[in-house]
Amino acid sequence: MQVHSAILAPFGKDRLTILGDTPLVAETPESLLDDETTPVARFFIRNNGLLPEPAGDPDAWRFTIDGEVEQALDLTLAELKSRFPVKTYRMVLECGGNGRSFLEPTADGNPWTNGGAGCAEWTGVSLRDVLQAAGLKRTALFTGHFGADPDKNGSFEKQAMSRGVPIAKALEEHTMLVWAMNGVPLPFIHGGPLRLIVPGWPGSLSQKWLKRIWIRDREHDGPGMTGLSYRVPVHPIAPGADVSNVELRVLESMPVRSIITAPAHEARFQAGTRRITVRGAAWAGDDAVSRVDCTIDGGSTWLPAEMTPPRNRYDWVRWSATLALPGDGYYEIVARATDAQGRAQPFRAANWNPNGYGCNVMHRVAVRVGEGA
Ligand SMILES: Nc1nc2c(c(=O)[nH]1)N[C@H]1C(S)=C(S)[C@@H](COP(=O)(O)O)O[C@H]1N2
Ligand SMILES: [Mo]
Repeated sequence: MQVHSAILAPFGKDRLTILGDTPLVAETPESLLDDETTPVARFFIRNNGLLPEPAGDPDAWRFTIDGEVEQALDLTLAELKSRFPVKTYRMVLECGGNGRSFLEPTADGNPWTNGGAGCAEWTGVSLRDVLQAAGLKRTALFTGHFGADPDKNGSFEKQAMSRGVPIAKALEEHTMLVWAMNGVPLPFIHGGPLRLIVPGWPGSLSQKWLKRIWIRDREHDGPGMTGLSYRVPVHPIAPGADVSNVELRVLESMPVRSIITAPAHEARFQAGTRRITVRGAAWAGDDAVSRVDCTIDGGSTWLPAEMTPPRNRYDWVRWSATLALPGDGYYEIVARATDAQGRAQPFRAANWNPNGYGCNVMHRVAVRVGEGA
């Protein structure tokens, strides 16, 4: 606890759980994701390299768009703010490995539970507007994202991470260049002064400390784009199977997920408690959440939750349900979200893959009512 607070206190995030200190990676326990909008103090951190030098004057931060464009752009943050329509959307940012720790056998990578996600208000401009100002050539097929951070050895020769998206995703209105989070200047640890937000897809696409977007005539090939990175089997494989001869695809939209944010795991209630209100959040990558259901009896019976409509596309849904308990005892509350295409969360970790992406098994919280339980 002391070590944790020493590392995280400078960022005001001392209640997060550290998964790694160099690079710094920290997740948010589900019960701390109980706010409608995730406060900066509770927002997860994922770095693949070391931190860059903080910017002096944020408005003087420069970044470029080049490659397959009619006219390369070299803009300051001040120019970006004044030249394009400014918008704010509340959107989920989720690490591609969120839920990884539930896979068996263990997959390589940070052992996220469900806390590699948060939902913040992002203010900035649509990347689309800036790309239109640069003018896309017919050969513009893919983006490549570059940040100012060195890799985990401190070297600037390669990027810590440099991923990209097909141009159609880059042209969605909600794919944004952002400089503010929850109404304050984008904090340094979240990529300030300037980052990308590519909602619905793995968080690794949302480049922090953004310096350059290279428009390419082919799929980008930076660190995080090759080999097993962000790739999953096209057809399901046995857990732990060798993938060297298996056809893989790049993980794009994240799968549907719900989390129970109250009560907390292992909460205790007074004897005689017969109603418990459960609260949570749900989201579904590119898709919408169609319903959330809860059970306290291992799935024998399900109770539909009430959902608050999302503010905009890619916002999460906040939901609640009041569960009736038949008596004192031990209960496991399980929540299950379903997306608009009818795909629900699996009851156990499915779609095993070597790097453990997209594990969206249902979230389970144990509670005890009364002394004997
Ligand atoms: N420049 C840069 N951008 C980056 C990363 C990084 O290591 N360097 N990590 C990515 C990953 S894997 C995730 S999940 C998100 C996490 O964003 P956060 O730290 O603001 O929560 O940032 C992405 N953007
Ligand atoms: Mo990530």
